[in-house]
Amino acid sequence: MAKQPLVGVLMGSDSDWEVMRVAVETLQELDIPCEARVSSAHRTPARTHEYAASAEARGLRMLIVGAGAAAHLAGVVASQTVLPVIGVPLSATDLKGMDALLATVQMPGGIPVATMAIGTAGAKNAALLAAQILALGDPELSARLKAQRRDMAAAVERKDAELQQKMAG
Ligand code: RP5
Repeated sequence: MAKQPLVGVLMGSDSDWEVMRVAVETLQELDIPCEARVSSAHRTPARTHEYAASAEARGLRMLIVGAGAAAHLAGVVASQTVLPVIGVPLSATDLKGMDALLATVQMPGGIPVATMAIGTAGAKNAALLAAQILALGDPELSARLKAQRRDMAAAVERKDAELQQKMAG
């Protein structure tokens, strides 16, 4: 039986999946059960409200929300729940994500959205931030995050050693 999802990954369009799948993959690598859904703040407002308003009762602990253009999705979701909402601005127009960044980050006081970088790095960091928050109550997850950091540092040292060999050769 599939495990109860702890993180909901929501995106405004299926065209966002190519970037938002990085958030899902990062959660899966850390063994954090998640679900991924498409719902739009503007095209399906009632469905979006329903998803956000029911998230806590369905057992979700955190929401990661990606959208491009006039990206109101993360803010609308945050307005309907007290679960932490992490926003990922996406590049979907000629403004290359600056529109989504400003729409996502400039929330009025009272309804927070933790806003990540535009695009793939933002999707990855959204998953890692969600993991770090969940790890506050999960020592095994905390250990997995620490191991991942050690691996990342080792990879940088390996790349530096390879570069030194090329420079010497
Ligand atoms: C936003 O509009 C979506 O999040 C997407 O990034 C953008 C374009 O959507 P599509 O026209 O590709 O469906 O609401």
